[in-house]
Amino acid sequence: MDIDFSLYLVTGRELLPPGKDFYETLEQALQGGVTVVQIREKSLDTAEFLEICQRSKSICDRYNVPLLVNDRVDIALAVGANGVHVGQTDMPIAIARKLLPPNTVIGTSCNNVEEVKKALSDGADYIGIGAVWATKTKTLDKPVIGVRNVGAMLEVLDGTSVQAVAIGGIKSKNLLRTLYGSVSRTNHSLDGVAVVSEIMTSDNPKEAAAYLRNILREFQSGSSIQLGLCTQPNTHTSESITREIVGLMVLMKKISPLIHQITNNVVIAQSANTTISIGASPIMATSAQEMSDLSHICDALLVNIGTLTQDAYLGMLEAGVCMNAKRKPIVFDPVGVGATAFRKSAVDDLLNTWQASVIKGNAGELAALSGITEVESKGVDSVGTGFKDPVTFIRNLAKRERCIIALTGKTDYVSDGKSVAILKNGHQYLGEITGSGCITGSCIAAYCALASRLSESKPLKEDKLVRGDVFVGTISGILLLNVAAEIAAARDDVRGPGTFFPALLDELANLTPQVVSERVRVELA
Ligand code: 3NM
Ligand code: MG
Repeated sequence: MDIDFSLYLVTGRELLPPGKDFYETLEQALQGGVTVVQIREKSLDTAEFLEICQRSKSICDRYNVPLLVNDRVDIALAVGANGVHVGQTDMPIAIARKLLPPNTVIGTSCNNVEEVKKALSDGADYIGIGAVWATKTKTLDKPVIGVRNVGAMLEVLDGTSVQAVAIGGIKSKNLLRTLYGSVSRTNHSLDGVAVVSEIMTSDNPKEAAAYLRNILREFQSGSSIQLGLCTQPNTHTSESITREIVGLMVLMKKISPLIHQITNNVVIAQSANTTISIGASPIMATSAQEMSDLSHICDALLVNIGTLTQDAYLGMLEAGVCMNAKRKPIVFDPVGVGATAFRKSAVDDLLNTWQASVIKGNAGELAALSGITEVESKGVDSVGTGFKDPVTFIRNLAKRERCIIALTGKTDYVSDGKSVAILKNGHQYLGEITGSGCITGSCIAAYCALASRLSESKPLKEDKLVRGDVFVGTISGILLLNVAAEIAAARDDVRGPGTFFPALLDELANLTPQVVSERVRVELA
């Protein structure tokens, strides 16, 4: 039988609020839009488990929703369940298959790629991928997978009809991030999510389920673009990009977006000044307690992990979740991620917790992020010439991280997973001052902020001129800084890196669309 796995309720009676009846919760969850139910009982006698399944089956039948039984093939048979879910240590799928009537759906749990391969060869109809997030509902004996590792498991299912749901710690507040991040490089996404506590602990299970269903619909409709990759077909050319940059420059003056920046203490003042010069407004705040308020008023967030502290890390976690909830862009700069184990694990946790819209880094940082050893780093700087094939590298990384990737260096590369823009403006002085990479992040965030403004429900009339997605926003931020650097470096009063930086701020503030369209050097690969 065909099951709609979109919203899969796995029951847990022990989680019910005091006084709340199990069958009432089940029925309300069905009214809220649960599409399939699994009865899961870990410590009941057979007679009681059987009775719960019988009564649950008749309720599910009234809503035309299939019922699956955890583990117990005999009980599934007895109540005429639509299927069973067998864990890695339960009855083997092949034997369950022999015992159950044809068309019975059989699912199993998988924690890694090897288990998915085994589930496929054993003939599972669907798999539960878990635990994707940490959970208190079940004692886990295997590692938490993390959203960014689900895609590799889904890819194993390419070309098969085996369905997949994610399970473990899935809540309304991380659901969109879970769905958006759990997509393979081949574009294989989840068929649904399985939820226990978010529904079972609710006083209003109907509302809890309906809320989750709405987020599932939002994802399916592909309307959450500035969360990361633009889902619309990509029709950029060098000329159209130059036109859009100029259009965005005009908008920047009108809108002056507010850019929240959590950055390192080497470059705070530099970044705030750069943000003002480019026409936006900075706010530099790091306390977790103020992140929710800031997400209401800010148009984009920059997270830069140079000089990372535990407090700033907590602020970053919270800020990103709040900005994802508001569907506003996040630019992430994993400064020196290869340098220490603390930074590496912080970056993993941050990227598993929220969806970045843009990740920018130098060759060493992006190499460390992707786990390859082709590029050498020293401290926070990369050394040597970088990647042999930067175009292919960043296209693949954009697909894997599901966001825009910007690789900065003498030549800058920006990819949305399809196109790669190659940007050739700039000046060597940028490499001779501290923080030029960090202020590039500020410029990218300012221009990506326009993308979120443009896709609000009441678009400005300029919306017709510029689509302003985060791909073009990223290119704009990088190019404008680099063009201003060229002009500043050529000034008579600039004699070295010391006089260069103030001149750079001047020229950023003085840039005109005319000069920019003459100087911009962008190619597409
Ligand atoms: N199976 P909640 S995690 C039943 O990893 C179950 O296979 C898991 O509960 C697995 O939605 C889990 O409350 C519990 O986090 C999920
Ligand atoms: Mg089991």
